[in-house]
Amino acid sequence: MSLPNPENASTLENAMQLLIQTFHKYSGKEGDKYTLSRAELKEMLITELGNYLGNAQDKEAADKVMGDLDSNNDGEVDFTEFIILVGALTVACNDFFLEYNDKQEKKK
Ligand SMILES: [Ca+2]
Ligand SMILES: [Ca+2]
Repeated sequence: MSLPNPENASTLENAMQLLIQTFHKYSGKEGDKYTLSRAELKEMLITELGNYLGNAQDKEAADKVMGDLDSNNDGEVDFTEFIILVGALTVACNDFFLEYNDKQEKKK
């Protein structure tokens, strides 16, 4: 497997690379370079997902997300755990999108 040249990468390939880059942008700040500590996770949630997780600012919300995501209970969020969050949020967004489309259709 080789990473495609960004200039001819497809939209989905670009999206995947952005997910990887975004994760590493936060995971490299402290401690283990390849996992998100609680502080790194919180910063990522606020900066990158503020619009979706409106209340991520409060500490309990970040703790709850950490608890939900950290499936191997090592106190850190690794890339696999991160991608599960993004996947679940994307599914939720798609549901919203479908519902919105349905409503638009009915208006016609
Ligand atoms: Ca880290
Ligand atoms: Ca973990």
